[in-house]
Amino acid sequence: MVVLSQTALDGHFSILIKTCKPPSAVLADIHTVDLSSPDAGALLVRACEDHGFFKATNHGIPAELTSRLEAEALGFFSLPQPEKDASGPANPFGYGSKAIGRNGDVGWVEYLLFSTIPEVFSAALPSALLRNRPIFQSTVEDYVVEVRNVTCHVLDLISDNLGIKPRDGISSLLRDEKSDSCFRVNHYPACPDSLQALINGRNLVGFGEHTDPQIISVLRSNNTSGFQICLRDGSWVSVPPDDTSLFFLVGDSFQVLTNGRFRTVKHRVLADHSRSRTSMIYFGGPAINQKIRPLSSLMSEGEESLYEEFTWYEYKKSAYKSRLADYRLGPFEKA
Ligand code: GA4
Repeated sequence: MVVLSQTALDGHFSILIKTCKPPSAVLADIHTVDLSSPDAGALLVRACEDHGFFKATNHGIPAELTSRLEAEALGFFSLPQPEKDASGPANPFGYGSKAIGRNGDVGWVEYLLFSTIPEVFSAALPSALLRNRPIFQSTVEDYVVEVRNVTCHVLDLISDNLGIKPRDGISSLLRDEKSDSCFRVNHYPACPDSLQALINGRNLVGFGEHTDPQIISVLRSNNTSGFQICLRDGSWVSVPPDDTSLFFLVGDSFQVLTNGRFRTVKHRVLADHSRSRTSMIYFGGPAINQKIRPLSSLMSEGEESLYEEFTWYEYKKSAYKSRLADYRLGPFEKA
């Protein structure tokens, strides 16, 4: 890994930029599930077991809503830096630039992080953002309603296929009015030529490798590449972008709910040297006091939980103390 000080390139920021080797492969056999097809449930389960990742088509979110949200987000990200900074620093909600989390992670990215809990949404959003961009706020709310609905539909299809009882056992965690879900809009500016030249043959990391702590994450991006997932054998593969589809990622909590049957997927984003990337991600999580343990209807007779029981509060607290690339389930695994 090469670490460069960016101070010389940009007087506004003094940060360390991480690079990594480009991956060699593109994910050829990406699981693609047409959500309107009768065999969607079986395909979803297989994808969650294989890679912890799949692409969903025919998801039903109006393209017009997604475009409107993307345009609003880009409008925000194109504001002068001091205006954006007035909506930050992200703690964890609000505007952040390059710094990710609280423990020293950095990336070639700027972002907005929102809570989906209505009271937190308004209270945690910096007044600068709310005052000046009310349409942005309502568009985020509209999009979150849509993406939550699709996600719950996907979770119900998975439950049907696995025989989980009740069938809305998992989706109800996301529908709970106290569900501690969040929503993120990431903007990865094109990496300037001068920086690219310095990096020379390696890639600038937009968002470093990590797994998501929640149950399930749903990503939509523009058509700029850079998103990669890590396969079971540890190799990294690029996921071809598709702005009409949604990409679903199994999170740490889903791995626990299924007692390891589904796999949380490690992923990262590399910056593109010529095109900027915009993505929006819904992170579906449970309420803060929810106990996370394997679903009893999924356990075979005599099967033991691989994890100590914990609440989402405990997991989140531990996650927010970790670095991005840490293996966060480790401390909760039974010896
Ligand atoms: C990864 C998934 C979500 O983006 C996020 C991230 C959070 C943050 O950006 O503040 C974390 C990261 C994420 C996992 C470990 C901790 C917390 C940064 C970090 C180093 C909002 C989340 O819930 O966990």
